[in-house]
Amino acid sequence: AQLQQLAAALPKAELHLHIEGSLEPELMFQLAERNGITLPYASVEALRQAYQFTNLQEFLDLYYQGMSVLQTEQDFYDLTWAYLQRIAADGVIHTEIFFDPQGHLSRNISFETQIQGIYRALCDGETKLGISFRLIMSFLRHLSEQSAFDTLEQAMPWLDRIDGVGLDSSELGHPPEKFTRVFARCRELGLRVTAHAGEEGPPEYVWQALDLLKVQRIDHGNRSLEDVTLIERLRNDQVPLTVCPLSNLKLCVVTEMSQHPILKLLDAGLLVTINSDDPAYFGGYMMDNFRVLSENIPITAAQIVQLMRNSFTGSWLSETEKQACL
Ligand code: ES4
Ligand code: ZN
Repeated sequence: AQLQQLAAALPKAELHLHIEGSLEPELMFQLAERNGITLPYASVEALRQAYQFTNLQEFLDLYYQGMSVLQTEQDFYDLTWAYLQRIAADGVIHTEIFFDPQGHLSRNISFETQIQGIYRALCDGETKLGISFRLIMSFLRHLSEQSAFDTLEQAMPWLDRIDGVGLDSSELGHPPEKFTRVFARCRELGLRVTAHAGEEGPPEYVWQALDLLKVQRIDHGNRSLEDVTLIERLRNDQVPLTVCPLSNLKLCVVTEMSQHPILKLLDAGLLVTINSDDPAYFGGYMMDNFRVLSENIPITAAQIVQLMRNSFTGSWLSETEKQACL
């Protein structure tokens, strides 16, 4: 309880959050009604009941189905604003959120509709809630390299609002090397780069993300622990790993929270952070992640403080902005 008070009181940054994964069932039903869409669930309760996954793909199937209620700019605004209000209560003062443009372009929702709604809410979050932000466009790795290039083309008019790119969706069978050329182009354009790797995929995918995509962060990265040479690399370069405990539990990346590798990663000297990933689907936001961790693993106050510091160190804030938070 003391550790939770400490965790709640410290300022925190969230670095791994899919905004479409913050769509709570209640809002999903409201937006469905507003847009004349019928969901294949009788109620909010029935939908929540369906959130039981044995792997990443089972989750992704519901995640893509869920986001289909997002149709108008106002829908994207309402989604993002609800997330920001929720994290304000958790003491999150900076957030770097992903959005998945291809998940909406494929439904004929324009890039403009998506980014205008999300960005307007982020700006309101900054002025009304004091939450600073970065916006990351994520490519869906189960789609082709060409589709990623097409998406980048659509993003060109909006690059002043986009800080970086990510890589998400079905990991196995879609190694980072598939996106080497599009990530090179993004880096040329001055975008920052990160990628999901080592969630379900092997350490080799983390190596590829580092050496081929030249990422500045690794999202998840849990399976890096299977490769001592990789751990050495991650420690030497202090590559941030954005770890998501409740996500790992819900997607069976770990069997029980008591088995979560967060302390191993910290003890190995890695720059790990705690994040909520898809809070509406995985059982909670930033503080829920800290609560469940501290209830199930012997984490210390010093380690909690370290994790909070890491969240700013690993962020894409400027050095000056970081100094103010550290
Ligand atoms: C995701 Cl947890 C996770 N992994 C990969 N892709 C994703 N998209 C949204 N959540
Ligand atoms: Zn993720």
